[in-house]
Amino acid sequence: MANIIQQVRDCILSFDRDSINEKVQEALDVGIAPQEVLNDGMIAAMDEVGRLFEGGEFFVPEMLVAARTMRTGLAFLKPHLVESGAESVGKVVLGTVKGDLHDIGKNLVGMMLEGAGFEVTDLGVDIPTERFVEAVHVGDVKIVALSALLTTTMPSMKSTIDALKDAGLRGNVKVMVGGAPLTDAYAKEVEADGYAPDASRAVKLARSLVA
Ligand code: B1M
Repeated sequence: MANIIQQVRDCILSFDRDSINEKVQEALDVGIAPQEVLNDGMIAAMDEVGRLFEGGEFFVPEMLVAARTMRTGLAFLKPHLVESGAESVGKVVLGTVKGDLHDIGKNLVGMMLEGAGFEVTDLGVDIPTERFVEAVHVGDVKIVALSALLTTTMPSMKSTIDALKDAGLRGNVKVMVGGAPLTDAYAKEVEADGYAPDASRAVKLARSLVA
């Protein structure tokens, strides 16, 4: 079992987009839970990619192709990961904040929220504050969900929350934040309504915010 998880990890680390789906399927076939394939196989591989980048062994192109391989595997794993048939529980506007191009974690959060019955509008990456404000203006949005992966783009979360305040919309929506460099303390500092460290806890948080 550990061996097949290792093979999923190796596909990402060796940028093997042709084999990743097959390895994910093999892992599922031997009874490994989809969440385990995700956490111990795919996310663990991306953490290793980050370490190799920090150590000067990988550069941006390697991070990019590893990310593409992860996305291929994630799309394949999606139907196994998400719950289905849940009733609509509210609209969420999701995006990676301005200056930040990382989207794998955000996509995962969006996927899990949809699976839990939220109606998700994914604005994408590098989203300026005014796009979030516009999207909330469109109506009936319950949650604005902000993702950031860089310490340098975390302040864009505060700018987005301030822009919602300036537009008189802050009282109408809950704001949740997440991403690897974030902490609960930072979420409080920028006056978000909540922070989640991973996609499954993002679902729990979103549910509690609309309860
Ligand atoms: Co970048 N990058 N990157 N990168 N990259 C990191 C984030 C880094 C930690 C790598 C490292 O040095 N170890 C580092 C940031 C350092 C810092 O700020 N402290 C870094 C850097 C420096 C950079 C560049 C500046 C590199 C350069 O150009 N010199 C550059 C910046 C570009 C930009 O954004 N302006 C850059 C570029 C890139 C690529 C484009 C090549 C690529 C992204 C491709 C893509 O996303 N389409 C990339 C990648 C792949 C990474 C790493 C290796 C992997 C990220 C990832 O996808 N992880 C990353 C190292 C790492 O994180 N270990 C790194 C898997 C994903 C499932 O996890 O996104 O954390 P994550 O999401 C999690 C949680 O964080 C949480 O749930 C998810 C699932 O559990 N979560 C939320 C995320 N959003 C949430 C929102 C929520 C709730 C939970 O509520 C709303």
